[in-house]
Amino acid sequence: MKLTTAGESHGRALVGIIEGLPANLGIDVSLINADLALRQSGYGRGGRQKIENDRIEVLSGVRNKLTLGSPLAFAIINSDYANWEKYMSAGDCDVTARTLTKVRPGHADLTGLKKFGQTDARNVLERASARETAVRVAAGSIAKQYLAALGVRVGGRVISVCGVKDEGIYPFERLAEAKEGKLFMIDKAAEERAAALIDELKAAGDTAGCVAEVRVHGLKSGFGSCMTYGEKLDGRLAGALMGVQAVKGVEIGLGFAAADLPGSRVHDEIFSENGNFVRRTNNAGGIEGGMSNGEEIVVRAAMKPIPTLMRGLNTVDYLTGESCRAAGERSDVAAVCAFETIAESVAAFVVAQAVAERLGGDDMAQVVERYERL
Ligand code: EPS
Repeated sequence: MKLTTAGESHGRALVGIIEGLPANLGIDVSLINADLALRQSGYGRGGRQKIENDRIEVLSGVRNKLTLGSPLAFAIINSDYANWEKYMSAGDCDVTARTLTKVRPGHADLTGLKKFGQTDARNVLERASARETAVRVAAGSIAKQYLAALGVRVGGRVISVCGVKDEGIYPFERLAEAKEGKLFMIDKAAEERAAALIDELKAAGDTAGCVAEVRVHGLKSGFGSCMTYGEKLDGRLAGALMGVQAVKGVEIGLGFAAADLPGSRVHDEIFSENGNFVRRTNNAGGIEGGMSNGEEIVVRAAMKPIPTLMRGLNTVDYLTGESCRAAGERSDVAAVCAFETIAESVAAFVVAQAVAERLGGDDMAQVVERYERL
């Protein structure tokens, strides 16, 4: 299973192509649109989300709500393109307006200008923009539907916003509560403190990052492989999550904390109960030897603060070489709920890929049968 994405933030549309889906997978477009809406939601988002109403338009690969086994192509139309067509059109357009040369620290602007031989960072930032993640959310939503057919569920929550933490430990069933709040935290008192902090940062022209936790519930053991490094499920999850704009860290299970503890307090001991192998802890986060071990997969990803600050950071104008403040292009103060939604989607796609690789299957019924036989 493979996803290709394309599209500029203010271009005509964002597009995706998923190859490798089996035939006869039911596709519920309303679930995909619900996930796209979650990506647009949340406290701290900027003006763009008031313009957009992201919805998937399936272009191929689905008939009568069932996949055909052919590439599933889709588009998410950018409503804002109507305001940008004169600057972004593929034909003749005005490239002298909406230019950006006061390069923003933390963005792709400066390195992208040099690498791609450009003089206007617009030609870099349009693609580097996190708006591309709408495609990954749509694809992840389809991956969730594939996994749901096997009884595998994906959920998540926000555990920290700019240092304001939810210290709670919650069972999978409680993750849905996170989605009821404005920052996807389960601890509502922490969520209120985080929202107040976002207000303060906004007033100061500043921004915030966050940590999201994604959990995959009900996945049987043996997905991923210990045999080659490229097949390791933890490596693939970390790689995919690091591939999300602004992610600076990923940990699985105890993660970095495991390095500070003796082995006796880290490794999940194995017991025998009614002839089954059981564990009473899940410090490994559901992955041992690069393979799912049947426990819940727990992965956390850290997003740095949004690098466009309205008060501007010190920088240098790319064309004049003069010191200045970085451009204050319209942006979010924080994209917390968006990030949690994206992290879930990306993780779901990786797990679906690992399942598809191991089980194959041209027809979804075959995939289900093979999964049940494991
Ligand atoms: C985004 C849309 C963008 C930004 C953000 C993410 O809208 P605009 O640039 O038109 O305001 O809010 O992208 C970035 C600025 C970035 O640097 O990634 C979206 O739909 O998620």
